Amino acid sequence: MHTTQTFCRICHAACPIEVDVDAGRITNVRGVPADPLFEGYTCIKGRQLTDQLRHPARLLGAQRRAPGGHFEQIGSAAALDEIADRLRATIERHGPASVAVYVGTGGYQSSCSVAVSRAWLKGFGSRSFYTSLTIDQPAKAMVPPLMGMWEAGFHGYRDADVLMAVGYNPLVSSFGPAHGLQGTNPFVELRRAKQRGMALVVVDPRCTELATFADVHLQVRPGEDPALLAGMLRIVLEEGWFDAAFCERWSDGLDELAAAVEPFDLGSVAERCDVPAADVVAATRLFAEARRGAAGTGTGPSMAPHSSLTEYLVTALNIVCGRVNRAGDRLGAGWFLYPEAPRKAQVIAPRDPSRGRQHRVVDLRGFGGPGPLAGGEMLTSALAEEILAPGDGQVRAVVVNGGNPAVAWPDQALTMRALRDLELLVVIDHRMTPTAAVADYVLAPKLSLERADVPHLMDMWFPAPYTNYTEAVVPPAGDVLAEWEVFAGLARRMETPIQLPGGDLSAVDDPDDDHVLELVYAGSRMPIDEVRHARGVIHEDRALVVQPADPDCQARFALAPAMFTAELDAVREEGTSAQVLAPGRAGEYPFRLVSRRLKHVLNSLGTELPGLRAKGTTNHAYMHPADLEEIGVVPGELVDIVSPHGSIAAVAAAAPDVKRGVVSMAHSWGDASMDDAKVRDIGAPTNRLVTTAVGRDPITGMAVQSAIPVAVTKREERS
Ligand SMILES: Nc1nc2c(c(=O)[nH]1)N[C@H]1C(S)=C(S)[C@@H](COP(=O)(O)OP(=O)(O)OC[C@H]3O[C@@H](n4cnc5c(=O)[nH]c(N)nc54)[C@H](O)[C@@H]3O)O[C@H]1N2
Ligand SMILES: Nc1nc2c(c(=O)[nH]1)N[C@H]1C(S)=C(S)[C@@H](COP(=O)(O)OP(=O)(O)OC[C@H]3O[C@@H](n4cnc5c(=O)[nH]c(N)nc54)[C@H](O)[C@@H]3O)O[C@H]1N2
Ligand code: SF4
Ligand SMILES: [Mo]
Repeated sequence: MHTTQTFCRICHAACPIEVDVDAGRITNVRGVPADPLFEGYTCIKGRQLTDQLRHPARLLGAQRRAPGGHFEQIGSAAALDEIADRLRATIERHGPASVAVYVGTGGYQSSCSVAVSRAWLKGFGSRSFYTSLTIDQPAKAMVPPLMGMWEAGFHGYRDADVLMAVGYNPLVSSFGPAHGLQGTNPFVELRRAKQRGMALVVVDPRCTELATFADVHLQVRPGEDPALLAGMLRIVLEEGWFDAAFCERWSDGLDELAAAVEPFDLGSVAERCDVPAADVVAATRLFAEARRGAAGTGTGPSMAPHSSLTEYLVTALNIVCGRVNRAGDRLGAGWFLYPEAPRKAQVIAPRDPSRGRQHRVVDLRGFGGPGPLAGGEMLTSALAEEILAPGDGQVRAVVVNGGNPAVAWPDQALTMRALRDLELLVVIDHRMTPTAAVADYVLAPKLSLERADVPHLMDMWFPAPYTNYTEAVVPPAGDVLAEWEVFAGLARRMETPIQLPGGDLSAVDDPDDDHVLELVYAGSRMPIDEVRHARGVIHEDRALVVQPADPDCQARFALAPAMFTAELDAVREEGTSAQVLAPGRAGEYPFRLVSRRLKHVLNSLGTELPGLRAKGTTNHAYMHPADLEEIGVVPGELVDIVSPHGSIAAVAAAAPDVKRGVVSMAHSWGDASMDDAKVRDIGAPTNRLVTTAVGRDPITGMAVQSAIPVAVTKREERS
């Protein structure tokens, strides 16, 4: 037996772990107390890695759908032969754009798979690249460029006097905006920050784990963040609590912004958002009077109506308060894995990032442009329609790289119709998910401890210049392939290139994980070879230090782009965000269903493992006890949840931390059966309540996936 250090890749957070390996098998997983950033922190999911690798239901080889509809085993190489043949035929018949890739959360955890799968598509001329980013928080990528961006970023959390968290909960999700609280030992980090005097403002309809630490918690009515933020901006501008000198030098449109938020007076905002007026003022004062610290959003508001507008208002609040890093400031993250970019204390001029292809089925564009995450992609919320709508450019084949569309994409019924309509569906997943169940081929992937990786997402978000690297620490468990091996194998058979920053992967003989890392991260600020030896350490000496602005920099923030001020006007006229999905009928849907994360699962992943299943087998509908009483439901009973678009069953749970009138429920549970007969064992997918037909965000195309107007009634259980 030996002990070795690696890091967990169940989620993006990349917690360092120490594992005992006995005869090629992991026998134990622990945190690494000596790690300077994580200090031993792990979560319950990471501690199940041993079980995940060895789970009896784990797929250890490829599966092919047989003519009778059932699956049969096939060698991975033979599966790739057949898939390559079928893809070639599809491209011949329908053109290159008919082949799409969807990278989901599972695909994102492997540090080469996003780049390789995108480059694979480009290699035969398809731009049909889709990821879970565009059903997650696309406004973060698409809104700031429209307003202009500060090269050196907003104030980070490490030395903030105030943090304003709008709809995120890193104590459960390990996730926050780039300048928010991250999942690196989040409880301890937060306690330390409070001790040094950081003020915390939380905007969330639930009294979350994070909100219990808040100085002011605004328990907003879901979906009303635009009104609340407009109201806060109005106070800041009226009271003169903004950085006038900064605005004067670096922004245009301050007067137009003031005019746009003028109708959002304190009284009407407090009433609409159902928060005490005094708390709105207190939160605004705390934020505005601090010296350092920024506001940021999470998945809550990004899935609610008007998500781009919300992102715009939060960004405007940061800008008018001058919460940007100035010359001489040190940045948190080291950005070691990406090419060195300028970090000057200046604005990058506003531009339209949606340079991607025009969607056929809706008047929206994908997006592209510079930056590690923005190599160009289309909008996943439109993919089901792109599959179903006939004509030139129709998507006919999809490779799902670690995702679960059947439960994760908006509008489950539409999604299932689309998946079943495909000529070819290939799913790379180690579990027989409801998506895999309708696939033509399921390819079994190597899991995290079986491959080399770098923390490619946290590299941009670590609160300190820290990096990591791991080799594979156990041999692959069967006839399994790393995601990049799938695409490299297909490219070899199709004789197409995979152009990566360091060269063509298809031209490399017999590549391994490390070759691919070298190609994907070529030109990185810290060469991969150096990262290998620099792991698990904070490199203070390599911190990025903000440089002064170019003296002739003319670029300025646009504080009041017309598309946003017009949408804010529309919000005022709506009166309530429930109108977005149920125009004229909002009263029929008295509750609003909001999304949330649960500690023991990662979206649809987790409950197959006994240690996690013990924590719950369904996605409860958490509701305030008084609401349950009012609808005559006892905790544990079943309810029907009906939106203007669809319905699901759920097990009711009493939760005093949930605002009255709100149902808080995790997504991506259940299966594609549509009847929820097994709701107590597998939960139900909230995406059956979601539609892409109305209420889409005008910039990102996001469907309303949170703050969904619903009615809730007791379900009579059949015995
Ligand atoms: N209504 C509603 N809808 C939502 C959300 C919401 O809050 N509400 N959230 C949205 C968000 S933020 C996201 S990110 C999406 C998630 O959408 P998806 O990413 O499509 O869904 P997941 O359930 O995360 O699917 C990940 C799959 O990857 C597999 N997997 C795990 N590890 C590996 C691996 O190493 N390799 C491979 N190949 N596969 C692996 C898992 O078994 C799992 O089936 O859903 C979105 N949809
Ligand atoms: N344990 C665990 N960790 C995860 C995941 C998981 O499934 N489980 N998923 C991963 C993924 S894919 C992602 S994208 C991240 C997401 O990370 P987060 O964004 O932190 O996700 P949540 O914890 O759901 O926090 C969202 C919060 O928004 C609130 N909210 C909902 N609607 C609204 C609204 O209209 N307005 C406001 N102001 N708030 C609202 C909810 O009550 C909730 O507390 O987490 C990642 N980490
Ligand atoms: S937070 Fe994410 S990376 Fe860390 S142990 Fe949990 S699942 Fe693994
Ligand atoms: Mo996500």
